[in-house]
Amino acid sequence: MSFNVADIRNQFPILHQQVYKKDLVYLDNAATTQKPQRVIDVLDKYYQKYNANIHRGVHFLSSHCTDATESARKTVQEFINAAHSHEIVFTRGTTESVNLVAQTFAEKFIKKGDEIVVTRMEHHSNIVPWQMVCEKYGAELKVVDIHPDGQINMDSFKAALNEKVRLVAFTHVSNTLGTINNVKELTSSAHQQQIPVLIDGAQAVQHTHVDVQAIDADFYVFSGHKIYAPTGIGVLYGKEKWLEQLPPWQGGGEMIDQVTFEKTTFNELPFKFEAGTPNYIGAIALGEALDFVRSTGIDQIKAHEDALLTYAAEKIRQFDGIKIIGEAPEKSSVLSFVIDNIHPYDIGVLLDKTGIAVRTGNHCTQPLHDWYKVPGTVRASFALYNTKKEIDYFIEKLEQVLEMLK
Ligand code: C6P
Repeated sequence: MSFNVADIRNQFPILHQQVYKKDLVYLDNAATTQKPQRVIDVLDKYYQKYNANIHRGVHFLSSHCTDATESARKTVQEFINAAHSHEIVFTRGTTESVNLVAQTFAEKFIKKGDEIVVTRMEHHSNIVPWQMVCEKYGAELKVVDIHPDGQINMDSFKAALNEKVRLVAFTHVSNTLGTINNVKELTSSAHQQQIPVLIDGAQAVQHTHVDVQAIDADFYVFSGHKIYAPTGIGVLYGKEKWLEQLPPWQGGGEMIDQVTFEKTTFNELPFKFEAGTPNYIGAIALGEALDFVRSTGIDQIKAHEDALLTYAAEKIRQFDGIKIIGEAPEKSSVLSFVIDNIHPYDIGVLLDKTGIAVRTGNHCTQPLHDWYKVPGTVRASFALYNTKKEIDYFIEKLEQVLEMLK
């Protein structure tokens, strides 16, 4: 199927509007993506026609929603090539998935003197949950270094792995640098020492083909809202052998088998980790979003976004005093930069008035920004519906903004 960006844009109603009487140019896709009409239609259809709580009723509507939710689970399984659909746990998003693993894994496997390893480029959501459990159980958080171009320092990575390490957590794609990490190599290094890995796929699944079995990931997590699905739905993939060993996380309905006041037994996978009424309509809409990506073609999406990144990076390098943060050879469609003596926030605010949405600040990677010794960056991040024309407009307006701020 050929990739036609005009056709794709037509499927996203939010893109066809003006802000401050200027055409919207949405370049904040790493924060969240916009939703295609078919995903919006699914939400509408389920709330208009089918809504009923799942796994609880014998009636028509409940059965319909239950089937659709389990079908969405299968879609997720196929999308990331998991071996079993019960290895897919629905959560609220990446952050909740990491917290679920951190807390249950620590309860079972972490004791005083153990170590957990993360990298310097992690999002706060893949640092703080580990820091919290380290504090609780007396373990230590170790940090793997990076090179100035934004690649993981493999010597530092390998040096961090020792017999005290219980788990390594790293991102597949950095939300700030855009670096695409060689997750297969990182996983294989950890596995050589029998250390399991958690991979943060929040910025990866929407841009690149993910095969959790080929990577041999023990845990892989992502958020629906960054891949054209609604907010409030996300995924925890865990290998069956790990999910079986972990204790339940939250207690409540659905995650139980039998409850008495004396003792409760727990449900089978994946329901053991899905306490309470889940966001089942969100899950169904996530299935629709993944079908949208699949039918558009992840390879075509990647090629389009790579072309946008190369085009934008070339143009932006021509500005005096600009520094791109993150220049790894394998890079996803994120362009973060700083400009001498100008605060990123000022650039963001002035660009906004021209209809351009970018993100400014530390993008929830404060330790990474500290390491680069910058207070924040301006970040433009591209998705499948962005165009070269939008980048031309962005560059033109950036030039004017810099002129004003000089
Ligand atoms: N990054 C950004 O603008 P949640 O909020 O749970 O959906 O995702 C958290 C998260 C975890 N890991 C990575 C690599 C991420 O990029 C994010 C979210 C957004 O970069 C919001 S801070």
